[in-house]
Amino acid sequence: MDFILTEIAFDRDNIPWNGNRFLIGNGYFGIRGTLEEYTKENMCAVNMAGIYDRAGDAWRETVNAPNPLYTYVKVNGKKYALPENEPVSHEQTLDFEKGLHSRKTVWQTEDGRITVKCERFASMSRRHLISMRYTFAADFECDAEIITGIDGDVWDINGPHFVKFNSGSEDGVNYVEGITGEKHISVTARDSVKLDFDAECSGDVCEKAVYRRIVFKAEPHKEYCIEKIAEITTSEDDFEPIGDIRDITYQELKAEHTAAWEKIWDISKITIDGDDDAMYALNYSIYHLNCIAPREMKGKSIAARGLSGQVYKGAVFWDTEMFMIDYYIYTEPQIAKTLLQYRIDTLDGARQKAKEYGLKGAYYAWESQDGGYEGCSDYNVTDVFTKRPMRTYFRDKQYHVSAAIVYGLMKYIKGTGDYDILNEGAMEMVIECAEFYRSLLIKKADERYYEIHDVVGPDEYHERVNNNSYTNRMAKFVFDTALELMEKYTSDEYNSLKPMLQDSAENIFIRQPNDSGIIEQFDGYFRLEDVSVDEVRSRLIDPKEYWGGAYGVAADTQVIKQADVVAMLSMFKDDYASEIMEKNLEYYEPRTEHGSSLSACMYSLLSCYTNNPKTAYPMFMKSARADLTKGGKEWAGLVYIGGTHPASAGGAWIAAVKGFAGITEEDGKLICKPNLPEKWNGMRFKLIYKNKLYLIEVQNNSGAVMII
Ligand code: IFM
Repeated sequence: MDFILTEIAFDRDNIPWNGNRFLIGNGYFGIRGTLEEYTKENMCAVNMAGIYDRAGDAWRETVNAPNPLYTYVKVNGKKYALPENEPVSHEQTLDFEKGLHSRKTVWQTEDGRITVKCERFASMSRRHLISMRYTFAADFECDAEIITGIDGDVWDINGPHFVKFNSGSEDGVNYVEGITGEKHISVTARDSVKLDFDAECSGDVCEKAVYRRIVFKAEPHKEYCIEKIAEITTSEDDFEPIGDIRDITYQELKAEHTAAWEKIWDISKITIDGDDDAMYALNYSIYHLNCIAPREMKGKSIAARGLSGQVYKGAVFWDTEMFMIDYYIYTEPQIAKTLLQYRIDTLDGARQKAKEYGLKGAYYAWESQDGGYEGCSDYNVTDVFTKRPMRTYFRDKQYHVSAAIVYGLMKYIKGTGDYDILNEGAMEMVIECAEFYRSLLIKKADERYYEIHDVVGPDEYHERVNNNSYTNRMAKFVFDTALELMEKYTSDEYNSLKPMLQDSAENIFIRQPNDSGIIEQFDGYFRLEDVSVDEVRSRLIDPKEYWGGAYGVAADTQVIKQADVVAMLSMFKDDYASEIMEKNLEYYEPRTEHGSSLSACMYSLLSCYTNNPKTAYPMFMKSARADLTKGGKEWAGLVYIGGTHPASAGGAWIAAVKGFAGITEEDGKLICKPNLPEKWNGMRFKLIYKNKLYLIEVQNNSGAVMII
């Protein structure tokens, strides 16, 4: 089947959404699926991975590079561009097998029709490069101009980030360098352009931009093509650009780029027999995971909105270790290691945060930026009514983030057998996380158990609760893991910590199912008003209103934002009987808003674990289609939260591979115990497990795992 996404006809309301779903990227940067003539007004961005800046007192966020794709046409002196000029026809396409973005737009002018076509890609073979082939044709003779340049006046949410620009032209290469205000990081875009026709070329150098003006007489029905090779570099780069942009052609670079994607797909692609929609959506999710993978980069991670822009401050959340890392562990383990290296490298930031709260060990940032320092503010939502920032407790109380990192590390070690990582800083990280959870434990005078109080669990709508079942269980996992690793892989250096870790692991309060088999999400949850999600929604006065926080519509009800107990059950499925998992799914699903894109995949996975692929399927599709479906949740109060949803993409992969295909590990071997949805006749995909490549073939609900 073709992995092509197309929108036919122009709809200006889709500009923000198209920016996300037509994204191209190569891990070093992401280029939003905007059109070449767009500027910051249309959320145009070349979003740089891991380059942060803070402008004044505003939120620190990732930086968008000067845009080297900026191009438009003029015919007989008049500019034709979207969204201003209504087209006769328009088509935007993403070939997500090859990582190629293209558009074709036809306008009616006073004298006849003109057509603009453009194909572009973020080079997967030379990660500093972007390439574009832009074609103009008219069905009448005209004076034509193509204006193409580098636009440094970029879209920012909390900018401006460039406080100084250097723009110019040297030996046929134009450039715009932006210097950030906080750390004086240089981000430079250069371009080189080749024409296949005679034209008069001139240039303009402005403060924040450089333009080339290509003027020619266009004959009817003849195509005029310009090819641009652009390069982005920063002063923070881990790796050098390959070659001189003047020496390579579009076709050469495209051939390299598509070959690189072919290699990626060889290991990434999942074939589903009998359900083209699911296969399309799942591989589209995998495409996005590949666009944002930090290949060649040292100790970099992935932001919650990938490389689709500055939403959530370009920060790294628990999303990476809980939802995305599985895909990389089994397809390109080196990337998974890079993600973990980021956490190892940022241990100091986590230590500092723990200290700030009077705690010990490593409390990883809820919104982690460079150095692991916390990007989350105390006021992370803006109230729609008063327009005032609302005090939220994501930053202070989402204790589960440190455990997610340990959980991600253990998934990595299990999947790769790479225990060496423990000697490369990971052991220290685990110990520090264990010390952090230990420092959270509280014991009431007459009780035996340790409790954790004043917590925000994965369901963010209920703040400052006690004994969130998910958080307590994850804390126990950290204690158990630290003990296990100490026992097996270290000498005596941590011996003094063993008694306290044992005590913590044995005595932390782990809530058991009640008489009806349900695990209460936190102390007192069952006493909250038991109403439906629709009823809670109907209480909103403003559609953008925040559901959580002190006065949110969900706060005093049992309606939750996202998988919480259900997430815990899918993490620790072997601890619970299938009947308990089913009962909890049945209880919590109608009470879950799925207001986070991290939610549906957990329900899907747990439904697979309880042999219920029919229930799992719609939740899987919701995850896999998160970026293909219009109208995802775009606001938290007045804060814009739109963008791509890589955790949802990763969650869809987990549901497909671990859920439907039932891939699991038993006695150090990969096992396949499938649970396919009715219409799936089979699945086929490759996985890397402990350095060996496997082919998995599932047919008629039985699976074969073969080394290849
Ligand atoms: O990490 C998530 C969180 O669980 C819910 N809100 C969005 C965050 C980033 O995806």
